[in-house]
Amino acid sequence: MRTITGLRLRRDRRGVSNIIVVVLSLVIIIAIVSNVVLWSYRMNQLDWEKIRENVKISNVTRVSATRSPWFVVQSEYTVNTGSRVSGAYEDTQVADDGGWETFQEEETPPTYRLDVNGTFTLDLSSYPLWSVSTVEIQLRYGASDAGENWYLKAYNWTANEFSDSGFNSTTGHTPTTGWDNYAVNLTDQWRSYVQDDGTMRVEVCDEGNEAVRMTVDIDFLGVRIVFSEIRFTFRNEGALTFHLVSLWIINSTDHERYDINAIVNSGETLNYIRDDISLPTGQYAVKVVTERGNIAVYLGS
Ligand SMILES: [Ca+2]
Ligand SMILES: [Ca+2]
Repeated sequence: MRTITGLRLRRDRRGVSNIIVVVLSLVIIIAIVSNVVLWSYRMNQLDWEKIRENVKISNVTRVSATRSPWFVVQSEYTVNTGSRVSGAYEDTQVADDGGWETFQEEETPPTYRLDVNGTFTLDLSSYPLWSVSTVEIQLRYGASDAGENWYLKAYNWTANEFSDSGFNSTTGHTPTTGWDNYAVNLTDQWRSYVQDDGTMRVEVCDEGNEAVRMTVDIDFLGVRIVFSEIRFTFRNEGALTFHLVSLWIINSTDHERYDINAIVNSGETLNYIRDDISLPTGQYAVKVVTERGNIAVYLGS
């Protein structure tokens, strides 16, 4: 009797542990299956979103009308011919501020002459050389006589002389004897006039054909960079908002990647401007990638 009871108890215990094993196995299987189903649902959701995204680069252009602030002299002018009468270089740092520096012509065997030059430093850490389209020089001055023209020149570091060769204007400016503005730009020849560290030397000089001693007030003399920006036009032709995260500029020799952060809503066009991206000359491709992994490509030249 005792043996039979013992056998039944042992059989019951084995039955209970079998049930526990089965239940636990079921729990584990359900957990795995539900995770797989959820994961696959999420993947399908991402795929579905990725398929519905429609990214286009409709245009890429250089915008070249952007200008840096003025860079002005930080030390006294060198008077090559002539003399300083009054004022100081600080008076030429701001236009129309009631302060100017006055120079006077010096008598020479050909006539009365004046040429003064100052040193300017372009901030190339903010405006790297590759972004420079050209350089502008602006003078605000007053001359005591209108009998001869006044010229702006810059030091040409390869020719080792002050020159205006390649400037957009080389005919000088005829003074009115009031305050006059005279500006020149260095066209695509600017590179000969700018050292790798951004140093420029700018000269103001007379024409030299008048036998009258002139006095010249310089109210302002400054140099600034005209730099190029690149405008990318992105178009969203899909039903979902997309987020652009990377941009590549590719040509036969370079493959440059940039981080970007541009969000374009469904049906919208975005003009996205960057001044730290340069476009190579010749054929190139622009490629953008969305956060979901879609790609758009634009071919330009
Ligand atoms: Ca003169
Ligand atoms: Ca001034």
